[in-house]
Amino acid sequence: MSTHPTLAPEALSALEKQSIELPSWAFGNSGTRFKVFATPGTPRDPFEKISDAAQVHRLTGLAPTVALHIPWDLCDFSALRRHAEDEGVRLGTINSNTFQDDDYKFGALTHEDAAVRRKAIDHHFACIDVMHETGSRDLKIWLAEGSNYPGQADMRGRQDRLHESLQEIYDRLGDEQRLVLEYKFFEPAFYHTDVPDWGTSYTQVTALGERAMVCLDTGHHAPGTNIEFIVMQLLRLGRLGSFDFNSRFYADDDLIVGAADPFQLFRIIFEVIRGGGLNNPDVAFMLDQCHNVENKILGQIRSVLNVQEMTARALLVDQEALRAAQVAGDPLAANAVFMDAFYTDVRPSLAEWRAARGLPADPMKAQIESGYQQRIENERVGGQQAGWGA
Ligand SMILES: [Mn+2]
Repeated sequence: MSTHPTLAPEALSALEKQSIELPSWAFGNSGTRFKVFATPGTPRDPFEKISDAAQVHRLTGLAPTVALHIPWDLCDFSALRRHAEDEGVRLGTINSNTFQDDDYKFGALTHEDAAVRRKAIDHHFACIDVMHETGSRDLKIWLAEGSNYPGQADMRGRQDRLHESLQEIYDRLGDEQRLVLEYKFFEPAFYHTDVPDWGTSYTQVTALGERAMVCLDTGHHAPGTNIEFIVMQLLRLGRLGSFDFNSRFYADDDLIVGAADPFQLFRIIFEVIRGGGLNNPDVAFMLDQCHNVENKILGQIRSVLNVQEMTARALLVDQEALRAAQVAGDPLAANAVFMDAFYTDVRPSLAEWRAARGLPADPMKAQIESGYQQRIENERVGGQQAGWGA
């Protein structure tokens, strides 16, 4: 008899359906504004990034899709799509980039100059063309726009221009495609940001149409923010389009999801379950992370396992007992039900369950023993390693 906590059949069925999209940029070199470290075996092109992402999926069964970033992943997209299918994964969300051109110093979609706005809108049109080739559903927009000094910018005028620009982009989408607008409270602008919070993103997307949604990046909030409240509210409003999972200690650290605060990840996923967002195709689970000092493939495996483990724990919450304690006005009993689930170690149960499905019980160990890393380090010599802006 197993002494491990029992995951109910419904919980196992939910876990089996779970999918988490990997970001192509997690496999390329990245760093801070101080230094980008090169590492052996790093992909030299989008094809090698897809191969590494497929390795994560083979070992975990959790990551069947890969998000791309334009222009970092520019290539022959029909060939890339075939390569992904050959490797057993699919191409996912397309991320636009309006933060690396000199023209965008004072904004892109919000810029005072109509010619700069035109350039930024046309870039999104090009991203939509890519989506038709890759079969992607979601266009994800994160804007680096804002100002550094009080008085520098007409904040209200920028909101109006943002709406006009987004409407043009939205109107260009195919019937099955969505626009997902990400918010971030600061950085690279330090005084004001044009899409700083979920409320602004919600206001902008609801003005566009039904296929415009909010993206919640877990690293894009001020310290102490109750992120699970935002999750609850966006699900309640039917506008939570996707998560960018990662974790933060200080700013937008892009560290491994669940690393800084596993309890926060548990609380977020509890609200996802409560709000009907788990395994709901309308709510995409994605990672937005960079692995600057750790092995990138292992970093991605650890990340999807962290999400799976906290999902399993959140599925263990005794919802009836919790509801009874809430109705009875018993805070300590309600909190105890919640904490019992959080403190349950599901790792042995998940390992057994993985093995029963033909997956490695320990995907981290399986990757280390697979020889995959040695192979790519031997094969990927010459050429330019992929990284930010490459
Ligand atoms: Mn993000």
